[in-house]
Order: sequence, then C-alpha cells, then structure tokens
Amino acid sequence: MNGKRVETVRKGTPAHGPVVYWMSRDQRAADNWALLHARKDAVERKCPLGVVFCLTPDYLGATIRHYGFMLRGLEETAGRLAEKGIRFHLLTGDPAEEIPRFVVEQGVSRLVTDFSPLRIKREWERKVAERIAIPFDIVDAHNIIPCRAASPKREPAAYTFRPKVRKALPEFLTDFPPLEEHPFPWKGEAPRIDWEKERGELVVDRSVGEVSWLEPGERAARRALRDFLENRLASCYGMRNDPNRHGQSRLSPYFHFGQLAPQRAALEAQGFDDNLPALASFLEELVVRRELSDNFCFHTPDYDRFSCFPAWARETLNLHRYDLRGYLYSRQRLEEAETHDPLWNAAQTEMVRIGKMHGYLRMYWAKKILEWSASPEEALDTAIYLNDRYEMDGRDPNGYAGIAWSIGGVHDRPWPERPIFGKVRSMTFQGCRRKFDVDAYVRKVREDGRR
Ligand code: FAD
Ligand code: FO1
Repeated sequence: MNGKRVETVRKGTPAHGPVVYWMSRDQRAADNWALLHARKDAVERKCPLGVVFCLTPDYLGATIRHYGFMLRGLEETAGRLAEKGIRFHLLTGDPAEEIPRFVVEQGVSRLVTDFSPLRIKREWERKVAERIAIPFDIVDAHNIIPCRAASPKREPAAYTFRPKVRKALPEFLTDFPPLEEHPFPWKGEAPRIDWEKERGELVVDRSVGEVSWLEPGERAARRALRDFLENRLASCYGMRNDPNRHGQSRLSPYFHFGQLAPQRAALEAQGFDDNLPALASFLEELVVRRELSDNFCFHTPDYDRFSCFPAWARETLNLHRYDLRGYLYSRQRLEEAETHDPLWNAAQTEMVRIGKMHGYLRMYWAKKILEWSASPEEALDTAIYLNDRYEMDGRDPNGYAGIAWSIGGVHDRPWPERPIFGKVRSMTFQGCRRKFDVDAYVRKVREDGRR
C-alpha cells in the first residue's frame, strides 16, 4: 500500500497486543486500505486483529433512514470480517470516550482509523489521540489519491485540481490486494451482536422513514455498480441532466457509508470503452469532483459557513443582501414543499419521500433556497439541514461542497450580475424547461405519491 495514505498521529514501538481498526467512514471489509494497513502490522507482529465501530446515536441529525441503512450494511460487513478471523466489536456512545476505554480494556497495541475531512471525526481523533499512549495511524481509505497527498492547499476550482489528479492517478489507482484470512485469532468467544435489537433500541429520530429502493451492504453495492456500468453507463449517462431519465449511477449512498470504495468503481469503470464520453464524465464526477470536496472540507474548517465562500462571492452577496425577494419562505414552508414553484416542490417532495434528488435538480433546489431566503446565511443553514435530514447521502463532504457551490460560488466563477444572486451563478425555471420536460417530472412525482 502506498505509504502516502498513512498519517502517523503517534509513533512508538507497539507492545504485543491486538491491532484494532476503528472503522467509521469506510464501512466495508473489501477494498479497505485502513483495514489492510492494520492487518499488515498484525501479521508482522503475530497479533490478533479487530475492527471496532462506535455507534453514536446523535450523528449530525441523522435519522433512522440513515442508521437503518448503515446498521444493515455493518451487519453484513461484521459477518465478512468474522469469516476472515477478524473480530468485529460494536460500541455505543461518544467515540472520544469509548475508543480509549476499549484500547485500555483490550490491551490494544496499535490503533488505525480511516480518514474523514469533517470536523466531527477530526475532533474525535484529536481527543482519542490525547487519551491513548499507543501508536495511532489515520489511513485515507476513501480517496483514490489521498487527500493530504492530492494538494497541500484548498483548490479554487476543478480546473486547478484536475491536473494534479491526472498526474497522481497512475501512482494511486492501483488494484486492491484481497483480504486474506487472519492467522492470529482474537482471544475468547465472539459476543453475539443482536443487530435487530441495536436498530430497535437506537435513540434516534424515527420520523423520516427508511427507504426501500436501495439495498444496503457491500454485496448490493457491488451489484449496483456492475448494473450501472453494464446497463446504464453508455445509454443514459449522456442524459445525466434529465431527472426523467435514470441516467445517474445512484451510488452515492454506498460511497457515503463506505460500503463501496470509489477506487473500486474507478477500477471497474476503466474496464469499459474509454471512448465513451459517458465514461469520461462519470470518472470526472467520481474522481475529480468527489475528491475536490474532500480537499475543500479538509482545508476549509468553516466549510458550512458563509465565511468559507470566496471573497468575490461574499462581496457580491453582501452587496445584494437587501435586494427585494419576490418570494420569501420559512424553513418549514420549504420543508413542506409549499412554494409557488411546482418543479422545486416536486424535487423537495421526492427527496423527502425516497431520500434522493437528481443531481441536476440539487443545484436548482439549493439556488432557489438562496433566492427565497431572508439571507445567504439562512439559506445555507436551511439547505444543509434539509439535505442532511432527508438525503441518503447527506452529511458528506460532497454535500457541504455542493451547497457551498450553489449558494456561495465555491469552485465556481463570477457570472453576470443579477438581483439577490449578485455574480453567483443563478438557475431559472425556464432554464430547466430548456433542459428537460419539467411537466413530465412534476407529473411523475405526483403519480408516485398516489401509489
Ligand atoms: P453520479 O452522477 O452517478 O456520480 C457518481 C459519483 O460521483 C457520485 O456518487 C458522487 O460520489 C460523485 N459526484 C457526482 N457529482 C458530484 C458533485 N457535484 N460533487 C461531488 N461529487 C460528485 N453528494 C453527496 O454524496 N452527498 C450530498 O449530500 C450531496 N449534496 C449535494 C447538494 C447540492 C446542492 C449539490 C449541487 C450537489 C450535492 N451532491 C452531494 C453532489 C452530487 O449531486 C451527488 O453526489 C450525486 O447527485 C449523487 O448521485 P449519483 O451517485 O447518482 O451521482
Ligand atoms: N460514523 C461513526 O463512526 N459512528 C456513527 O454512529 C455514525 C453514524 C452516522 C450516521 C449517518 C451518517 O450519514 C454518517 C454516520 N457516520 C458515523 C459517519 C460516516 O460513516 C462518515 O464517517 C462521515 O460521514 C464522514 O464522511
């Protein structure tokens, strides 16, 4: 494995004792660089290998829609790990407390965790590092090009990031070694985890129902990837901006919960005809856009605040802060899809119902929130709240970057000035009409609601 994936938080000569991978973002047994790094050390030092997941019930406003999907995926992964002689432990509570306690109780000799650019995970890591005295590594198992290696700074746009990605790709887009059986067993019987009970007893908001269109877990994720590449990449990907066509991969929940490695998707996509324009645009999104979001969140601690917008955008939004709003909606009216705009209402309704909004509509959806909110700050908070409460792929660096792009011109450039938006790119209902059959989409959402 390329050493540039590993950030050593604490060095040290480990005593004898199990090696543990604290799994958080990359919830899978296969294709997981953090797990492979932990296993390599455990084999070299002839130690048992364990994986621990700390279930924290109040994660950024997540609801049962997210926890249900996540826990079902974890159940499958725990089974896969057990088949390889790797002990899975499920803890509940604050990772900053539970992980250090687990390290001491189990006499862990080295701790490994997976990389996330979000504040919450970096705070957990900081506290854990203060409370343990053993070697501790963070491994980027999510990005093809490790975030810290891709660029030492916040990239202003995709066009500045893309050449760095292109240059680094040959070094990092390598195949994964298979996960081998671990020869040094964890002592004692594995405690049986009652997953049904874990789901049932979780203290979490249950008012946002689970979804049925997406099967959770590593196996379903690989199937979805193959189905997309074999049956939909060539045909509809070109229609990717048409919400009436199933032209996107719909893989983002699997990437978000780490049930599928983006690197695996890129490796499998490479097997397809690279003359396909659809392949180029899929890889552009999957690699450049997605990893640009991690770059943005990693180098921009205030990634969910007005202050993170580029100077030109803050200036223009301030200049137009008191422009007359044709429509002004509260968060509640927006949440209940009660605006004057049938297209926006349909997109909001579909997101609430199935936890998914088509990528093209997400841009329109967020930009209209800017246009109809009392301030850019309120618009930002509302968009993040609704996106993270209903979208299956919410609470993700892509979300903070996508919303900051829509409302604050992040990774974009100034456009001809207009009311409220200033020079931030705007989108209009008429513009959507020119792109796709708006009436058909609105009708479809209404009919789906009647079923
Ligand atoms: P596809 O079009 O099939 O793309 C494949 C993969 O490439 C995606 O799964 C994703 O990992 C990546 N990707 C595609 N488009 C983008 C993009 N614009 N930026 C970064 N990565 C991208 N994505 C999330 O994962 N979670 C979110 O919460 C989220 N919120 C968004 C909010 C707004 C306002 C906007 C404009 C975009 C948001 N995105 C978010 C990015 C993008 O819309 C989704 O990743 C995409 O719609 C997911 O559907 P898909 O997997 O079918 O994508
Ligand atoms: N990560 C954890 O380590 N423990 C959790 O209990 C947890 C819950 C959770 C719920 C919804 C969600 O969207 C993400 C959640 N995550 C959790 C984090 C996730 O796995 C990723 O690590 C982060 O989203 C970083 O990208």
